[in-house]
Amino acid sequence: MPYALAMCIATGVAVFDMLAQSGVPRANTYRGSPMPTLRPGYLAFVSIVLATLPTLGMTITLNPLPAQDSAIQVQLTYMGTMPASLAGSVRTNATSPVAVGSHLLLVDQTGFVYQRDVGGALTTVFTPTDAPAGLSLMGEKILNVVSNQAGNALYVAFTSATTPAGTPVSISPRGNASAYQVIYRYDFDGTSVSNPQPLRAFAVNPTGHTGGGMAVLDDGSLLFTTGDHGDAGEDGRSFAQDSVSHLSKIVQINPSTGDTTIVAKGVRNVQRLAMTQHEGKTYVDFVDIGGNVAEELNTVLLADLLDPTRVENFGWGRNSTDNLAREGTFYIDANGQAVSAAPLGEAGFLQPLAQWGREAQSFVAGTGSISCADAFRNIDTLFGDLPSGTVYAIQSRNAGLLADVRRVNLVDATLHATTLSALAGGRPDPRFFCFADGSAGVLLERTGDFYRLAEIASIPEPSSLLLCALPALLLLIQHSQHKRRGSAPVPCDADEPWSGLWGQAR
Ligand SMILES: [Ca+2]
Ligand SMILES: [Ca+2]
Repeated sequence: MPYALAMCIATGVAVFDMLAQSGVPRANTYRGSPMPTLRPGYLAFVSIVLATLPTLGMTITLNPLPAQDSAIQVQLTYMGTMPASLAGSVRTNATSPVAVGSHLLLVDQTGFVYQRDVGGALTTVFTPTDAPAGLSLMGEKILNVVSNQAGNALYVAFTSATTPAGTPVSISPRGNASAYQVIYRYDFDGTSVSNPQPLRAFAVNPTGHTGGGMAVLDDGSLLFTTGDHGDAGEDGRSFAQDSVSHLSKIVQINPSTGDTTIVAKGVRNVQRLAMTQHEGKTYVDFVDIGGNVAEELNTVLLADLLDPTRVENFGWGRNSTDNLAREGTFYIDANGQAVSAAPLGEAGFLQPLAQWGREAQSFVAGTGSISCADAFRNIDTLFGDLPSGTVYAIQSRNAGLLADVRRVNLVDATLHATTLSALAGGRPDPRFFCFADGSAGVLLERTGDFYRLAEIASIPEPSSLLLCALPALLLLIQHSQHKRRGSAPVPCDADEPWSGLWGQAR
């Protein structure tokens, strides 16, 4: 917003200058006393300082540029509430719902999956007692669920203390694993699952960053994101950048053999993958939750991800070549603190499509993203923040450029301004998703309430309009005073451009 305001002021300056140069008289006295006369040079100087502030902020503080206010307006319409599984003020430990066919699957990580049909009726698909033999569910019992394109198979990531016999297991080199993420494939008839097939198990530290993003490809293989198994105040260590371990990777799992292929490395804690379409191409989008510096919105062409000649590197963890770890477009030390800025477009790494920082918040954790087929007009991708419920958007995607992160204004069904924390009555933990009809949605963990999101007409920006008009208004007032009092104008002194600032009466 400061940049936009500065541009408005600069525009006003230009108009002011043009009028001054074309001979419009300007008064410099008021009631017979010297009056300060606003000079274009002074205003231009202020404009330049304002316009430069964001850049200065990034250089000096090693933080992402602040998110910007915007005129983007999204309306929430209440659609339903998932059953509660938790006692107390927080009703669920939900992750993002999943559209399957014309239905929606509501996923509670305490171990429940519900199917909601288009009429709103709920059917219980899975409870913890339905766990396959050989599993001892614990922690986030169901980490995530995803379906294939046909909607007749579900892939479920469980957290378990045990693995079923005969299942291939990826062992963690980090030494802190005490559980397994076990991936199953189920047949799904729309309301119930059957024929559980264990595909692969990954040793995991269930109290660290556990990732859990999933997407099914057309060939039935599964993309799965693993976390770094660490906690805050770290740099991801070397495991995130190695080409062997499953930590901090996107792996592709063969559904027949359970074999895994590392297709990307250097992700920190990606909880959701979104397959999106832009200009006829398929992308994999995801938010990577940051440590101390930058939340990331990332994207990669699916074709690039699956091209085996290059393993995409998203930067997290200590790279063996230069010993540097990357968060957003910054290098960080072993304690997770930013130490310097990386060059934009750094060779060998995929930098974020967009990034945002802490600003006034002490705790930030990105959530999303969604780019639903039939939801938005001026929004390219929507995402947000778990603890505060702030909703963000980018409006375009340009490879190699950091997109501006804009704050989205929310209104309720009666067009009154609202926030996700107000709707939830506390920390909302929004989980974004796309409905089966291509519209956008968000579910709040605290209440289990979920809403449809629809972009509506942008709100006017009166403050910007006022500031744009301010220089012209000043000019009119001065001109009016001059005409009323008959005082002679002081011409702008090109040789001494600052002399007119405190112009003298003649
Ligand atoms: Ca690749
Ligand atoms: Ca990154």
